[in-house]
Amino acid sequence: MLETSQPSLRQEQHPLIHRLAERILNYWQKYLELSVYNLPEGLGYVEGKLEGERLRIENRCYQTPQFRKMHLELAKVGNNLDILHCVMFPRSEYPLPMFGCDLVAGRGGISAAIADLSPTSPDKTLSPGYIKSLTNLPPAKFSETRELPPWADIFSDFCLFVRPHNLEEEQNFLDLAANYLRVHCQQAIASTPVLPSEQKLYLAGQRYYCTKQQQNDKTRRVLEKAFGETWADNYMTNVLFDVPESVLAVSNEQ
Ligand code: BLA
Repeated sequence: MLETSQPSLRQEQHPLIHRLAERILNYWQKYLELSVYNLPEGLGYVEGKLEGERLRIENRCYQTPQFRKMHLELAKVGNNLDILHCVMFPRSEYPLPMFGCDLVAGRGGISAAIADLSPTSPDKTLSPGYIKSLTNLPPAKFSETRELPPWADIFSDFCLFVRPHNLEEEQNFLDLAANYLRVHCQQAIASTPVLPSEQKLYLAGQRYYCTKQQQNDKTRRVLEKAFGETWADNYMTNVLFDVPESVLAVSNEQ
């Protein structure tokens, strides 16, 4: 039995972050066959303080037959900023998009809530199965949708990027993000492997996704302030957005 319910940082975080983290772990356990994924030494739980406030990071990582790495990260900067970050990296055998989610809560509430299933295929589109399931989800209303920054050409037409203004909008985001995750798990377990020649193309799609995410200066600045430039760069390239170099180097043995 995998331990997914131990007490953690999420109990100290913004309620929406806490609830979404619980939902993600719950769906992972419900739909997928989880086993542990070993993060680089010393990076499961990290604390930093350079200038300004204490940053605490707690990582959960799993793998499954379809996913090389499923990463849920919770972070807390002093008492001001709570962050949930989640990415699911498919194994290159499976022609699957990337599930990505980021929730950022400051003193004034949630400032950024983003969830997407981002294509990794050469033509950068989602498969008909995904499009059908996502189109059929109940629509949700948000009073403020946010504009994506220039690096963010990796996201799909279904990308949700909002600032929720009340509990109802927070609930709508939670429901929609959870539905994206449910659709993804269901599609993933029904998917079949592609040939090695095609795997290379999907891996290139993942690499492109990661190079773009690494350009998010807002994430980088938070990490740099607490841990310094070198640590932040290593963390962004090797923990948050790492990609195996080749189709062969994709297993994470214990
Ligand atoms: C925005 N990400 C942000 C912001 C902060 C972080 C502080 C600004 C919030 C705002 O504009 O209101 C910080 N996010 C972090 C940190 C971590 C993190 C420190 O994950 C990790 C330790 N980011 C992701 C993923 C997605 C993502 C998986 O990690 C999307 C699937 C998106 N975050 C994302 C986007 C923005 C953002 C698009 C807005 C960037 C902008 O407006 O320039």
